[in-house]
Parts: sequence; C-alpha cells; structure tokens
Amino acid sequence: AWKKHSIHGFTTKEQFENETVRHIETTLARSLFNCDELAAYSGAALAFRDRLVIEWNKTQQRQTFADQKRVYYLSLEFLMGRALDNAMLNVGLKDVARDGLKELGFRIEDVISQEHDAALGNGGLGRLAACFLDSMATLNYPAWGYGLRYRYGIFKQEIVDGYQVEIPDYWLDFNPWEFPRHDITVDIQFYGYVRKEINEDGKTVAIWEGGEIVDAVAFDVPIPGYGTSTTNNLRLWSSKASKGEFDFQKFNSGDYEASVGDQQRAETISAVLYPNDNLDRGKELRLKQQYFWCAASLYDIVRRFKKSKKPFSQFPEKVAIQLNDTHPTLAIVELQRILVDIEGLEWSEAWSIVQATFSYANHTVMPEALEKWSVPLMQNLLPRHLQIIYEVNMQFLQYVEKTFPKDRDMLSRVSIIEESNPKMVRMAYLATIGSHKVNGVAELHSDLIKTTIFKDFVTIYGPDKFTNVTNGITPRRWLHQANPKLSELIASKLGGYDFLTDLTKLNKLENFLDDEKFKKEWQAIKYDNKVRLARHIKETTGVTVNPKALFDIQVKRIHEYKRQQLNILGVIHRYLSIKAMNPEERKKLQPRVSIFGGKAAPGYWMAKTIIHLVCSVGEVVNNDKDVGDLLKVVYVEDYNVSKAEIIVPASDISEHISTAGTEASGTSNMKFVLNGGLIIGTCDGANIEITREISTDNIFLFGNLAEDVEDLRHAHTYGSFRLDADLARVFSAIKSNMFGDASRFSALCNSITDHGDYYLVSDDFNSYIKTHELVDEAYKDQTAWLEKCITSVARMGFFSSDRCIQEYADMIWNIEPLDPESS
Ligand code: 26W
Repeated sequence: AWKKHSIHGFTTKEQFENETVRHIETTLARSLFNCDELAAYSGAALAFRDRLVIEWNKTQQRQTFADQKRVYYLSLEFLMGRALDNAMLNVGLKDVARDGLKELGFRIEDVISQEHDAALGNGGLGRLAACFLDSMATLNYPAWGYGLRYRYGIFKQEIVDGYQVEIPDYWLDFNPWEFPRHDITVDIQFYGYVRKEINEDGKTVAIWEGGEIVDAVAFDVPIPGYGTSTTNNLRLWSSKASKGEFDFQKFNSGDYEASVGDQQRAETISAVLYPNDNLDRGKELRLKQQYFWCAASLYDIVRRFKKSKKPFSQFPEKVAIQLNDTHPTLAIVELQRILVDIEGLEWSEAWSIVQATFSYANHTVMPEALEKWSVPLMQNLLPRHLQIIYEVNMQFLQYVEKTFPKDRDMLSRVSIIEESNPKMVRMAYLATIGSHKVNGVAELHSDLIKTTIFKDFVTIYGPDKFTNVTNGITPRRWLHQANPKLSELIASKLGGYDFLTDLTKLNKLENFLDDEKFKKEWQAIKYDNKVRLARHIKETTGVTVNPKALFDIQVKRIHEYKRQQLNILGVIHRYLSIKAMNPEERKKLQPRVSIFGGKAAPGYWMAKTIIHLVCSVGEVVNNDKDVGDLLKVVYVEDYNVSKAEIIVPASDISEHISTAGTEASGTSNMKFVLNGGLIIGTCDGANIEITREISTDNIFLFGNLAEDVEDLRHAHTYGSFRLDADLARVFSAIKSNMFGDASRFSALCNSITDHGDYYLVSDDFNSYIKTHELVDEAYKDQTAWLEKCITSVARMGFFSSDRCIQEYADMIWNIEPLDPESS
C-alpha cells in the first residue's frame, strides 16, 4: 500500500523545472517574478536534495538490513566546498539541470556559484576527509562520517592594504544540505568527580558524577556516490544547552540574563573551527570540542550496534573506527569507559575490543603539531578518562618493562604521560597504543614516522602495526567538476567516462600523443582555463594578467615549512634580473604570472609577514613600466575549495616546495598534475611517488634531500654555512626599502640570515632558481611541454582517492562494499 505513495525523483528537464519552481513558490514562499540567482540556486538545490534524500533513505535501510561491517570516519574537519554541482554530476543530471535553468532564464554557472562553501576545515586534512567521503560512497562502502557542525567555518580572508584581515564565516543562513535530527540528542557530561562503588557482584565500579551536561544534536548531510545510488551519511554534532540542565532556579529568581548566558556557553562548544593548521595550542575549549564530538559519536555507534543484540565480543566485526589524526583520540578512552563502566565488561576484554576497532592515521611530523593535553586540564574536565589513560599506560609500561628489561630509558620515552611540568598526555602515543594499525599518508612520511616519533613503538609492536596508505583525490570533483572541458575531451578519446571510476584507464591517453587535433584541443582548454582565472584575478585584484604568460601557482595554507618565502624571494630575484637586462635580453625572457593564495593562521605572525611581502612585491612589480607582462605577482584572496576549482585547472606550473621531510603528503600536487599542469617541487611527501609514476622527465625537482636536512641544520647552528650570494642580493634589495619599509620584513629575513634558517631556504635557493630557469626553457618548446602534460595526466591513475579507500578497506578496516543493485 505504501508503494503508491513513494516519491520518485525527477529525470526530465520539465520535471526538474516543475520541482524547482514548486520549491521557490512554496518552500521558499517567493514569487517567480522576482526570482534572482540566489532563489534559483535555492530552488534547484532543494529539487536535487529531494532526489538525494530518497536514495539516502534506501541506502541506510539497505545497510541496516545487510548488517555488514561499517566504517566510521572521525574527523574534526570536513572541507566539503559546494554541494550542488557535485550532486548534479554524481546523479548524472547536470545537463538536465542546465537546460531547465536556461529555460527559467539562468546560466547554470551563475546559479551554482551562489552557494556558500561548506568550509569546515583548514586545509589538506579536511579536504582529504571530503574526498574520502566521495570515494566511500562511490565504491558503495557502508560508511559514515562523524564531525562537528561549526557555526563558523574557517574565516574568510580579505587582503586590506596588503595585509590579511579575518572575517567570521557565518555559513548557516540557508543550508539546504543539512537535516536537523532533534530526536537524536545525546547528553554529554563534563567536569564532576569519580566515585568508587562495590556493586551487587562485589565488583568495584567507577561512577562519574556531577559536573555539567551539554546536549549534542545530530545534523545529517547526504553524501551521494558517483554513478551509484549509494548515498552515505555525514553526521555533524551541534551543541545546545541541555533541557535538564537549564537553570530554572536562576530563571525563576529573575536572573534571566544568567540563564541565557548558560545557554550560550553550551552553544560555544560547536561555535567555531580552530583556524590553526599544524599548531597545537592546548586550549580547553578545543579539548571540550573533541570530547563532545567523540562521546556523541561513540554513543551513536554503540547504540546502533546494541540494536543488533549481539555480544560486544563481536563489536570489531561490525564496527571499524578510523581516527583522522589524533584529534579524535579520546574516542578510544570513551569506548573503554562505555565497555567497562557502563556495559560491565572486564578491562582486558574491553581493551582487546577497543584495539581491534580503532585505527589511526598520522598526517604530520611537525613537532609543534603533535597534540599534548595537560594532565591538570584533563583531570578537571574528564576525571574518569584520565584514570583510564593512567591505567592503560600502567599496563602498557608493565608490558614494555617485562619485554625490554635492559632498556630502562625506554619507559619514559614511550610513556603516554610526559613527565614535564605540568605533566602532559601524548595523544599520538595513546592513539598508537589503542589502535591495531597506524598509517602515514605517503611513503616517505610513513617511513619517517617509523624512524622518528614511533621508533620505539615499532620495536615494541613489530613493524606490521605500521603501514602506508598514500593519499589520493577524487577525480569527480578535481577533474570532472573543476575541468569539465578536459574531462569531456578525455572521454571522447577513451570512449566514455569510465576513467572517472577507474582512473588507471587514463593511461590510454598515451596512445594519442601524435594526435595533433587532440593536442590542439587540449591546449585550447588549458588556455580557456587560464582566461577564466585571469578574469577572476582582474575582478578581484584589479591586476591585468596575460593568459599567454606562464602561470606559476602556489596555493595552500601559509606556513614556513611550505616555503612561500622561498617562492617570493625567488620572484624578487627574477625582478632584479629583469631590471638588470637590456631590451634584447628582455625580449628573450619567458613572461610569467606568479600567483599566490592561502590563509595564514590568525596568530601566526611570520606567515602574515610572508603574505605582506608577496603583496608588497606585487605592488612594485605590477606597476613597473620596465617589466610589463614579463612578470606579474598576484595574491588571490580567500583561497578555498571553490576558488581551487578555478585555480587548479589554470596552472602551467605549480609549486610544492616544502623543506624535504616536512610535508606529509600534499594533495594539491596531485590535483594540479591531474589537470594538465607540471610541478616544481622538492623530494618530499607524495611528490616522490608522483615522480615515480610520471617519470623524472615530467617534473622539475630541486633541493636537498630529507636525509641531509639534519646535517644542514647542524651546519647552520655551528656556523659552517654561507648565505647564498643571489639570496644576499635579494635581501639587500628588501633592506633598501624597494618594497616599502624594510623593518616590516626584518623578522622574516633574520629567520633565514641570523636564526638558523630552520627551513633551509638559503641551502635550496640556488637550485630553486636554476630549476625555474629550466622551466622557462622547457616552456618555450610548447609541443614538448604539452606532451609532458598529457603523459603526466595519463600516468596519474594511482592518485585517485578510490585506490586509497580500497587500501584502507582491505588492509585496515576489513570491510566489504554493499552493491545497491545486488539486493
Ligand atoms: C592540533 C592542530 C593541528 C591541526 C591540524 C595539527 C595538525 C593538523 C593537520 C594534521 C594538518 C594537516 O592538514 N596535515 C596535512 O594532511 C594532509 C592530508 O593527509 C597532507 O596531505 C598534508 O601534507 C598535511 O600537511
């Protein structure tokens, strides 16, 4: 009887128009007469949302019924970007929508660009989580994401007078992609004390009492797969004052303001995403966020498992929990607490279940990014969890002592508790001890963590606990959506779009290296993408750039280890060289546009100084009549996912130039190459594997190797080091106030000349400059350049996040896909 009531999504243009208009007139209560682009976006989004919801419900039912193992991906960041374009492409109805919107009087691009980015992440780690969600749905894995629903995502960056200014990103005004689930609310406890009690079986049990309660409310976001009806769920938790906790005492006694204040304090927990990337500041509110999210997610996961009435011994057969870096490590402790304190399991049985359930991915080796929480802080906020951590640590250390009795220092080295003042909980150690697998995100990185931070743990657990899963990117967003013309051209040669779900199929492109028409089309697409970016640059910065020039792009978070300072110092060197040339020499020079973009953490002064130097150099260079089109320097404001979709397809060359051994993987390197750009880079992170795949002929590598970094730093510290001569000239130019008051840049210059040059800018400067000269040379031979680009794209199959998710599923999670067609 229900069948005739079931809703069916639209498939034709007319149906799409009907649905869109219906939503505009009823859901939004707007008249078609004053329907602007925003209203058109809203109507179209709601029409597509309806379609997703139907498949989403079916997927959830199917997964519940099949009762297979699921994976839960815990990440504090999901950098999703826009959803409408992705939804249109994934359900295969973008053409229908384009035609329908056209009839309603709109260009689809203008409608799509009305959407506000979902910017719940800082950079690589958050975007990786978003690519993984896309791949897990596309590969039909039963998978959920769990995160926080920040009211403010990463701040919006404005460049004012050459300085970064941060504007809050309130993004929830109209968000059709989330579904509040007020019926799914979890009480989360903080503070209080622990009491021991003897229960009826004569067992001592811990009871956590007192403190305060905050509510976690679920908001669900549908995640459609590409070319499949599987639509997974991303559950984001939002904080709210608990009804039970609301202080009626205060309210009744007339202290209305104080009771509203409590309400607001509860809501602060999920108010804002911390804007630090690779820097741990140990703020209490951040620990509260972490526990709030872990506890709500664990409660939800355990509740779902308990519905099946299976014994907890089978928990790891039904549940895999992936920790995206150490941010969700408290989930390990929370599961142990649930199993022991609430479900009454024996400690050791519970701990085996915990270890079999969790796995942990490390995303950085930067020492200042390794999370540590002060023991007094944790004692106060989470007293029972601290007890559990101490117990886990004691049993672990007893085992270590017994197994390695000769190495007395080992105990203090591997202890979860660092014996500092105050004592600190080392989250990476806790995550490692509580998981069955630990992985790095590129080969070099996975090797490095085994010989540095986790060296002793490799000795203790053996090498098999540690593995590598090289990162990947989703070709749906990063090729098909961002570069539709290139995707179409590739499809026309390969006989369809199968490469979007099996990226290794791109290798057939190498058969067309002699196809002149194909190559001309390829080149024209790159040119159009550059024109599009040039237009964006003109509109947002006022600077005119020539799309025929070589576009050299570095877009990523601003960080000393990523070395945007090396890039801009190289640009200054180029500028000085141009100034010193005669007109004949200038004619031979390859024109260039140096494009920068990225946000600096608000409290990271050195990063902000780098931005200011780039903008100041741009001011001078772009207005110098001697230079003209030979060099332009632009800073693209507010780099985010939707900007990346314009920027990435427009590069000739992009810069991935971190000090060797510091960038865990990098993922934009993969995006740029997949879009037919070449890269200049160091032997770091995934650059190494990209080189192996595409061959050394197709990449511009330079600089010192990771294995030499330690010695070079030593040489800086002990004086046996000379500043590179070209770099010295660059510093003189800065000091002559060529780019404005030099005192503004002195800390930056001094970090290289006087304070040890920790990131080895001087050591790599000469080879960086020389390599850029090779880039110029190579670019002159457009035919050879084009062939390098096409060959590289053909060999990028390995870097699909589908391959990456397949590896996690097989080696770490032990889960199977659930094909929607087979049931
Ligand atoms: C505690 C503060 C904090 C915040 C974020 C510490 C560390 C992080 C992230 C782990 C930093 C991050 O985004 N790492 C990046 O992860 C990408 C995905 O694996 C890699 O490609 C990048 O190389 C790595 O920098």
